[in-house]
Amino acid sequence: MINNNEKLTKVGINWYPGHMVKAQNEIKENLKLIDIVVEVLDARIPFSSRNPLITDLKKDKPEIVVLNKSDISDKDQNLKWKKYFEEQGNTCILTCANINDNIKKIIEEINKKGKEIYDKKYENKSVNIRPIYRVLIVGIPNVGKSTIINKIANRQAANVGNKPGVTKKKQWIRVNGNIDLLDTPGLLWPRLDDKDVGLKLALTGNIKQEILDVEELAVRGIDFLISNSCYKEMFIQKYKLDLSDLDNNVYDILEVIGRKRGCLVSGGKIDLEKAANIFFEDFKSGKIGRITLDII
Ligand SMILES: Nc1nc2c(ncn2[C@@H]2O[C@H](COP(=O)(O)OP(=O)(O)OP(=O)(O)O)[C@@H](O)[C@H]2O)c(=O)[nH]1
Ligand SMILES: [Mg+2]
Repeated sequence: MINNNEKLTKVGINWYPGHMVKAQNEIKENLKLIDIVVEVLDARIPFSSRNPLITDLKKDKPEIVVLNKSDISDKDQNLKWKKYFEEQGNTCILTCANINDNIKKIIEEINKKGKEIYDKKYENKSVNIRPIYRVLIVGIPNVGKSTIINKIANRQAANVGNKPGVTKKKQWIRVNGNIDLLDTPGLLWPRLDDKDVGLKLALTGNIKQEILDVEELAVRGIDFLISNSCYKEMFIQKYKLDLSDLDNNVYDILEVIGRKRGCLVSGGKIDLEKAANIFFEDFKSGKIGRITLDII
């Protein structure tokens, strides 16, 4: 069994103080411009995808926590995480942006929070201005920020793509005449206290694929699944494995998957890299099943 706290090699991310200062300054600049923060988290990794800087820097600006991709995360865990954020005093909404699920709820919350801000700002003043609520959409790369914006705007206002780093620079998008959304490039935050985080960000597809060692990633993903009683069964069924296959070490299990999927090279050997890519694609797209990596 692999110890997930072992130092990750290629999956690990190198962070330099310069990165953090730059990220911090960017967040501060963006926060100056807005009334409400919508932090989009990946419902499969609500802890690992959260940026503690946002919470610290936003001060008393209202925040909406959105748990997106809730269609491919564990149903029970979704409810537990929602409850957790609500107990922390946050508004929390579970969404599945690519099928427009619960996006209306985000719009309602923006309008509700925006109205409270404007009512407070202009109380006792007889001004007749049309309010515009300015909303910052933040989150790690590939979490679905631009998809959410397009659904709120009801048009193709922002570029979307199935890889991290699609949005390159910030962009304002006007919605329904009274909401301005600020789309931002994904920002990764190093949780240096937890070495598992790099692995989880990688397995959910939030780190650029070029920097990953896909075999290492796959065996760690397999290790996670077979160590969890709920997900073990899903994994066995997906790859039509025998229970006894799991007695092998994780590389051998990957080899079994490779054999079953026809990843052969000359001499009957298994192309482990190909097998690993198949597993990784299945995992990150939710094809193995609904899996949450940050278990609460
Ligand atoms: N399964 C699932 N996929 C989603 C959901 N929302 C978005 N996606 C997909 O996730 C991928 C990334 O979406 P984007 O909206 O480009 O993500 P982003 O956060 O703007 O990414 P960057 O601009 O790279 O920071 C796309 O392939 C979307 O179709 C969802 O709720 N469920
Ligand atoms: Mg984007």
